[in-house]
Amino acid sequence: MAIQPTDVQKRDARDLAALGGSPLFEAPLHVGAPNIGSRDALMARMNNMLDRRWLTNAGPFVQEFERRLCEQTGAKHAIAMCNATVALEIAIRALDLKGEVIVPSFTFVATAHALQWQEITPVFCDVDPATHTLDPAQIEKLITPRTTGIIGVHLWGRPCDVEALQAIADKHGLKLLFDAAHAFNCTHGGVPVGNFGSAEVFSFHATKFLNAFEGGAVVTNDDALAAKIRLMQNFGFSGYDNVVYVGTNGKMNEASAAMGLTSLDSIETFLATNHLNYLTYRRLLDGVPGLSVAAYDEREANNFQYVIVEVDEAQAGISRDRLVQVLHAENVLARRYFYPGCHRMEPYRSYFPHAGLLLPHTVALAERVMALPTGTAVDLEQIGHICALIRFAVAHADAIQAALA
Ligand code: T4K
Repeated sequence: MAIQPTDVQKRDARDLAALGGSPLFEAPLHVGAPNIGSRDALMARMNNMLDRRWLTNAGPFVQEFERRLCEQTGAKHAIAMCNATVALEIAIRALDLKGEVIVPSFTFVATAHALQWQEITPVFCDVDPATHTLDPAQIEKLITPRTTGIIGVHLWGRPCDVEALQAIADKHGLKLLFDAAHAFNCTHGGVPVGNFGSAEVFSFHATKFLNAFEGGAVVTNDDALAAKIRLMQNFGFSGYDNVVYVGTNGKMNEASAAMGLTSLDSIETFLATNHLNYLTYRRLLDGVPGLSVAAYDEREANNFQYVIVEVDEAQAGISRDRLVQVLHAENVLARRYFYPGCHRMEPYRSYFPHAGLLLPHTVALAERVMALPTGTAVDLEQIGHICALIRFAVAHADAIQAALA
């Protein structure tokens, strides 16, 4: 479908809602509005669940969901959980991580919190400005005698430099875990995410490509690790009355699994929509001075769940924050993911007040990046309007800056 930048019905900067005009959209357009599959299939599964009165604790839907995750990723084991944060905490514990673990600061704060929650120190490493993922060249200088592991984050579904991270982990006897919250249905070197490091953790939160309302999973090819994680997410129970580990309650419930299965049935539709949205954004924002849409490697599978734009203030004449302000006033709720970086959030900001000195790319990206609305809740016409609005804002950058300064 040939979408052109549409008329935003704004003639000069004063027509922008941030400067007193009317908003372009009546209702907010969110980043992260859920992808929803067949309602009928979901309701049928819900009725099924109620009829059999099996609501949680390794029910049939959870078991089916885990089987389908294994099929989808080609990995041997998938342990479905209540969310990715708890799944990360359990994977970290099952891997015996202690002391210090190297992680990016440019990630959702759950990656760092999953460590700090168990009194393991997250040591923040800078990212490669081209890929937004851990820069392997920066890791070795952060390794100390207390370091036990590395957690890479496949940010925006773009896999880390897995081979380089594995080589460093092997050389120093460290465990390698991946936060794959964004990376369901993505590949690296043609291999599905879910097969790298000791284990990988997916999120099935409402805002994710594949959602289960709330949910997560640890996926691994390591039999012993899988068995340990399965025990740990169910209080350590190995059969009735027999507790063999300290455990917690990380279980996924049947309603979430029903939603997860229903979402899985529709991933081709979600993917086609996301891909077309992404390509449309790229095309319609092409050539806007100072703006670049983060690229995906088209040779690999991706889920295109995030449309990420970097704003170079010097070239665009408008800062990312000012542009986000203008967009919000128009009801386009662009997000500053992942501002300001974990190292500038508590408790890390207090623990490591000078961490930013070692994180120049993280600091720069946190000031430049914004995520735009996509997914099945946004249509191409709306994307046309959003792009036209962004073009208009950049073209009127001086007037906006003068009015809002
Ligand atoms: N690692 C990484 C790299 C992650 O990105 C995440 C989560 C995790 C680990 C942990 O996974 P989980 O434990 O959550 O499974 C949201 C999500 O809550 C979070 O899951 C996600 N990353 C993060 C990137 O985004 P917020 O603080 O931005 O949430 P919130 O409430 O502002 O929602 C985001 C947008 O989505 C809003 O504009 C509204 C819209 N929305 C949200 C929900 C829940 C809807 O339209 N409908 C909805 O039902 O964190």
